[in-house]
Amino acid sequence: MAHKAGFVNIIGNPNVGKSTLMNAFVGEKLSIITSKAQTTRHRILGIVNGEDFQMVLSDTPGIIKPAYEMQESMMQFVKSAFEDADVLIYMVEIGEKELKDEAFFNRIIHSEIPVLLLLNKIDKSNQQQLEEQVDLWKEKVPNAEIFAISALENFNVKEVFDRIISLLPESPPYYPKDTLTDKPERFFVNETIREKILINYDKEIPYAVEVETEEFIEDENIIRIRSLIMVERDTQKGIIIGHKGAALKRVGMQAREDLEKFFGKQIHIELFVKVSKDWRSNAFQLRRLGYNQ
Ligand code: GDP
Ligand code: K
Ligand code: MG
Repeated sequence: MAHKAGFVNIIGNPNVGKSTLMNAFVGEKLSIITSKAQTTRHRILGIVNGEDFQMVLSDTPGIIKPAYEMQESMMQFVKSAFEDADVLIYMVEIGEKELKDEAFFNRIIHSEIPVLLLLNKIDKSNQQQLEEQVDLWKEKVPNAEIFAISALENFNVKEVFDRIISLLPESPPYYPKDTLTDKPERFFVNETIREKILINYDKEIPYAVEVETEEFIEDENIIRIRSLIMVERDTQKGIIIGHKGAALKRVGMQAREDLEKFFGKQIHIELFVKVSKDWRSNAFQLRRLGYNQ
């Protein structure tokens, strides 16, 4: 059989379950998953390799209206989802009716690329609600094939996976077949630390924070990591560090645990907190951190 390869872009509102699905496909914890919106700021590629296929998945940030410069740059990632895809996955969750961005929605319903509409979280619905929702989405997106799934409970995920494979064009692989992702290791370190910050602090804090890993030195048995947590104000710095450094220490310990699992090596991690005023609207900073690529 000829080799198939292609790009699959997962799009949809925040928190519908895009990252959960991608992780179920990839079988590795590549993108972070939390119950808070905007966890995924970057476009993340995950690559699933089979003997005769290569599926390159991207998980885009949720669709949001740009409110400040960083969000505008995030929307560029979403828009580019239309430009290089072989299959579009449009994910909605049970009970969802409106798409937040009308222009974006119009592009989906007029897409020449095959669209799979995944109605996710059906573990939270009953039969009647499910039937109503399927009818509703059939009408809204007539060009889509609809699958009712639970990404979390792995229900119908295999069916979607097989359908995607059947839609991929014949092509040699785009990346070496042992590649899991095209993002550097530092990216995962940053995202893991940011996930722990999301879990450990009240919600104003995580959105004022950016993480940059300055050092990632891999030896045979240990990886030494040094990361910078940037905040906007001194008060935030104090909160991140906590009484006698306890809060920051907890973030470091939790991040280390995940990173040891991910890299399969012992991890030594040092975290520093730095005040960098208005990092969110500073174009130079944004470029350096990779938002304006
Ligand atoms: P994203 O923002 O679209 O990437 O959404 P995430 O994958 O981060 O998921 C957001 C939240 O929804 C997390 O708490 C997930 O555990 C939860 N979730 C994802 N898929 C399902 C599902 O099939 N059923 C249920 N009940 N929860 C789900
Ligand atoms: K999320
Ligand atoms: Mg996500």
